[in-house]
Amino acid sequence: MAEPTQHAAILPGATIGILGGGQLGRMTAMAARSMGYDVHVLDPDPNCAARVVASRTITAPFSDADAAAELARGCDVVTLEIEQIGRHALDAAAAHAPLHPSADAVYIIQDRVRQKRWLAEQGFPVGPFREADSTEAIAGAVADFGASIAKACHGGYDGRGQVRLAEASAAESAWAALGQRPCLVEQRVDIAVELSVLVARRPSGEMVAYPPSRNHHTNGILTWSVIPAELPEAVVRAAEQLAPAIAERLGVCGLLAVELFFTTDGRLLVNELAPRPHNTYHHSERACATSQFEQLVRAVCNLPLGAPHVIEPGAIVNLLGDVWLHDVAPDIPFALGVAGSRLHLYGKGDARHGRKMGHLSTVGETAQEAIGRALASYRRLSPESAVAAGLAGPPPALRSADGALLAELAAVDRGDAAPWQGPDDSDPDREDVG
Ligand code: AIR
Repeated sequence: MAEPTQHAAILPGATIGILGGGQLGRMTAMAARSMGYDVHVLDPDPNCAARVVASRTITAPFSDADAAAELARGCDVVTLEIEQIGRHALDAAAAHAPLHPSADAVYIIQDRVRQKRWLAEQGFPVGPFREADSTEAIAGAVADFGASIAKACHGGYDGRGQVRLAEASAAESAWAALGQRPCLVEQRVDIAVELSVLVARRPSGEMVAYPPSRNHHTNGILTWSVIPAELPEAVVRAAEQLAPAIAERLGVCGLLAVELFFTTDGRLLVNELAPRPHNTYHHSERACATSQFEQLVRAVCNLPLGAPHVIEPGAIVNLLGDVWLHDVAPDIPFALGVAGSRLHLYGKGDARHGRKMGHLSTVGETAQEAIGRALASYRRLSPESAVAAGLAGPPPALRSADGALLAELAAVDRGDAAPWQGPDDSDPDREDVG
């Protein structure tokens, strides 16, 4: 991949184009606006979340090269907030304005098999995987791997386009569930902790890595994240070396989120890459010296990168559409009574199961306090959702994951830690409320 060249800084007053206008584009646009930039977005949905922040919204599919060129013609630089942009559209945008990250880097990432192959070829640590394009190929992989997960190569995020398989006999229904699309079959590894590292890199080559975030998923969708991750120093150091090495090799300018597994046998494996802001760093808006959204603006405009360190431990809990679909409406005033809590809603009109509608964020004196408050605020907002997501109990203990604690962490991340059995008449959130 080409080495970055020196570019002039793109200064406030200029216009930033964003391919994609969902919540990530909206929060990036807000940061850009705060710094004095104008923002244009392109999204297939005329009511996309970023439309209220952008001065121009082009409504077109992500495969529309003419529309991408039209966006770029009106902008000084173009970035993206979703990787599923057609190759021709990426090239068309890049023909009219600098595109960060580059079409080549996004092309590698946007196909799950291509991405995994690239990582393996470059010598980065990944779990066992295989490409499959038939029932037989899936069955063969599962026969070799044991418990596996099949993910459609293209499209699909937030748990969509993924099927878990316990045995080869499930291959036929998995192939049907994936719409008979080519897929990546991965062996399910024994995960102690899921973590991510966000890297920012700008055209000058300057690069910074955020401290790792510790993440918890339910049904393939992020439920909560906390920073700092409270992991052993050796794991933190390894993750903070691995992620920038990948960003450098890919030549990414902008942001690269590296999702990692720390396995129960002590290995650090790369799960997935995302060349854009990432849900697992929404806490950076409050917890870090520079939010991921401001950092993206700085990176693509070739401004000096901001410091990524944690200034105050922080956590987030995602609010999916489910919160609005129960009989009892979410209790926003009660939730915001928890000390250090804030509500972030993305302005999506249509609450659907599994759709990310917003998040709650909290800060605290320690990561443990921050996640405790975030979960307390969530339970207050929607007790039914908290029960459904397995978040009704006490927060997980975020102690160092060395030695004996690995098993405990694994249980928490699988969601089968001992359920909380508190008395019905007490308020488990009392200590968190200030
Ligand atoms: N997104 C992109 N990749 C993964 C995720 N979650 C964000 C982007 C995108 C939005 O999700 O911000 O635009 C789409 O959300 P929805 O709810 O409209 O599908």
